[in-house]
Amino acid sequence: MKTQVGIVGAGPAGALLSELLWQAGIENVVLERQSRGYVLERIRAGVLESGTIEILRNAGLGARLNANGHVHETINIAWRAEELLSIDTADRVDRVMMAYGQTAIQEDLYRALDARDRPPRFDADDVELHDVASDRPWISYTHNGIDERLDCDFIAGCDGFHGVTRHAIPGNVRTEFEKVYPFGWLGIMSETKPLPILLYANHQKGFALCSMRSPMLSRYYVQCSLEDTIDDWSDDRFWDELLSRIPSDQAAKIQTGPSIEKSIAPLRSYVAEPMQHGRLFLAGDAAHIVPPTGAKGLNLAVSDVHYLSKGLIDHYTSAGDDYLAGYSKRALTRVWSAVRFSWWLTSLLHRFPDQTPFDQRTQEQELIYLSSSRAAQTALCEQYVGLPL
Ligand code: RFL
Ligand code: PHB
Repeated sequence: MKTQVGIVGAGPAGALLSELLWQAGIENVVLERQSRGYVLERIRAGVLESGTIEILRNAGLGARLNANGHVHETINIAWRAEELLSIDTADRVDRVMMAYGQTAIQEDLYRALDARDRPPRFDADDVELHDVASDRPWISYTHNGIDERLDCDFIAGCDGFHGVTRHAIPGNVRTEFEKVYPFGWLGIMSETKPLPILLYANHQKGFALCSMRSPMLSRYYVQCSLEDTIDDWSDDRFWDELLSRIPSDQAAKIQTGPSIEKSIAPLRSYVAEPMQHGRLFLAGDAAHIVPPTGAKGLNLAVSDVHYLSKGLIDHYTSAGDDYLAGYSKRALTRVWSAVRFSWWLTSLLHRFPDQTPFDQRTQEQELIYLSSSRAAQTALCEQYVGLPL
């Protein structure tokens, strides 16, 4: 097979890139290792920046988002057990976030690609990239046990953190930056009425977060040890911990019930530079990971794709290659802002196993400062709601 852009991975980055390129008349093929059902079942992100909402709406993907997304006008931080700081983002930066699940975005994208009769090629195994530094890069893979070859003008590596495309950038060209945090997040989904607000908690027993997916679907997280497994966490233990980590008036509003999903995610910051090499371009988690505290991962995948699609469209419309040549530099500027912000918010809200009394006091002082300074709150909102594209 021959195409203009070969895309590896049909997560939000790969599927959105495919749709944006088709809209510009650029042929592409998406190769996805997993089945369609597996990708659609994966429960991940839930909060969209204002810029992400705009990109999705401009791409004609706004109908369900507008109908079902829940607007969050505040960020709420509980600390010292009973204190709740509520920051009005609409007032501070005139923009808002929205609760709309990654699963729903993934469904919207697959529906759009199906309508074009261009769905991703699922169950593609053993993807390998070849000659990425040449003018004729190609991809080998197997499908239903048959070896296949895809010749491309360009390759987009959208295959997430555990993908293969990043490794096609030679070791002497690639630099990696990494920070692993000494705890994880235990997350549950439950078919109960969620709190209407997004609530982050810094508590002596550890971090907690109350979020939502829809009017009858709640998403909650508590900080847990990296040694824990989900078998250590019965639903009863989870609810006890969650309710004890947030202010009692909020805890009283939480409806508990059986979990329908439960998983543990380790927390990590990671960046691979550069995000392009020859005719290979990386986007999303394939190039960078942030801890979920700032709700930035999916939003970064979308902003990378926004930049990359524009570069590729410029190339094919003879507008020149300058924008494409500057992709890595442009994307990395935004990536590092999000990496720094996610690290900062993670440091502010979690209990670290080796936290000294000094660390404890400086963390608390930062929360006192944030509570009392409009400037500090505006800085938080500006980054949380998303820096401009
Ligand atoms: P994905 O979603 O991992 O998709 C990559 C796709 O590539 C496929 N793949 C391959 N395909 C072919 N050949 C190979 N060799 C392949 N290897 C892998 C995979 O099967 C997959 O389908 O990456 P993408 O598209 O870059 O999207 C990134 C986001 O998924 C991720 O950043 C977010 O989910 C992170 N995240 C959050 N981000 C937010 O913006 N807001 C949030 O509120 C938020 N909450 C979260 C999160 C991530 C979490 N976890 C589980 C890590 C909450 C959690 C708990
Ligand atoms: C979520 O709803 O899954 C979520 C919300 C906010 C975060 C991370 C995850 O910071």
